[in-house]
Amino acid sequence: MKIKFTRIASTLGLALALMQPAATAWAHGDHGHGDSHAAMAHGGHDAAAAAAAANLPVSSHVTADACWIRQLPKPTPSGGFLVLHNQGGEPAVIAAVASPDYADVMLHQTTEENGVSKMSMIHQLTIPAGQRVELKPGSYHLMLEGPRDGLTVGDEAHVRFALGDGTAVDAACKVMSAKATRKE
Ligand SMILES: [Cu+2]
Repeated sequence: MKIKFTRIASTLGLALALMQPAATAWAHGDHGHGDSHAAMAHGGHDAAAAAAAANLPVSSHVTADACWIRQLPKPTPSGGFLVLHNQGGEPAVIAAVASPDYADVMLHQTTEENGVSKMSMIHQLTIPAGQRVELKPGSYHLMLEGPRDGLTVGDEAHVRFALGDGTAVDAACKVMSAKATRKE
């Protein structure tokens, strides 16, 4: 399994996670021809972060559900949507996101200004204590680039979020067509 972990925030928890020994199965550095250049353009990739992703314990109070991905033909990035729930008593911070099924995953936000819609990269996303945050079209979303060969509509893709407290949240996402507007 190949995975690359995009570090989008430096938090103490993630920094500590990075100090864990590398797990070879998740180590990055070989993600197929063509990707590495594109990946560098985004910056912030870190082989140590990739290795750390495998070692993070699963969060006891943050969960993800209703995940789906609107799969667009390469090289157009695909949008990913889901709901994150924080049942804990403290805010939960999404510090990084990665997938074994995509070369690159980013957290984006779509905003509208004077009728013009634009996307920007989000460096961290906080889920308040006891609340949920929905990633949906026109709002927060995942931007997934470089799907693995053979990933097609109807498949399940996996996404892992790293939290600032050094734990992880996994989401199973249904891969849907370019025409999809919601999970079916
Ligand atoms: Cu986007």
